[in-house]
Amino acid sequence: MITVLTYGTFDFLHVGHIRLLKRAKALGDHLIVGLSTDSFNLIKHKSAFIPYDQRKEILESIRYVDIVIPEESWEQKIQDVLSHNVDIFVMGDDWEGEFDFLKDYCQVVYLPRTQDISSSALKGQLRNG
Ligand code: C2G
Repeated sequence: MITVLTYGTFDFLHVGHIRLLKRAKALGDHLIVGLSTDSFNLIKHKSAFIPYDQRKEILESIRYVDIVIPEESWEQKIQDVLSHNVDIFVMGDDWEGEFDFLKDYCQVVYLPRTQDISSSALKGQLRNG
């Protein structure tokens, strides 16, 4: 059984997120998503419009997602990889290289981002009507 792990805020879920989750799941059998909590988003200087419990419920309803765990700090990844016996860590390539330290513990894969869509762009479009 190959376990895959990824992290994110997943606010205003869109096809960029879905395509990332779909490709991540395709790399193994079990996909764990570390979902940024509202307080961790503040640390990331990223405010999520949709609160954590609703983002979690949305992610758990996606066929590609098996488990959602809270992402509360930058430092938890190694422990998460070890405690969940993760084989492959996956992130979009906007993070290329940022998590290479995990290569000592699991395979690290950066997948191409889906172009021309982002939660912040969607929020801007909504704001500007
Ligand atoms: N993503 C993508 N294509 C987009 C937008 C996002 O492939 N058009 C990917 C990102 O690369 C990331 C995932 O979808 O792998 C989640 O994106 P965000 O919610 O923006 O995650 P982020 O804020 O980058 O949080 O510790 C890691 C951080 O929690 C990552």
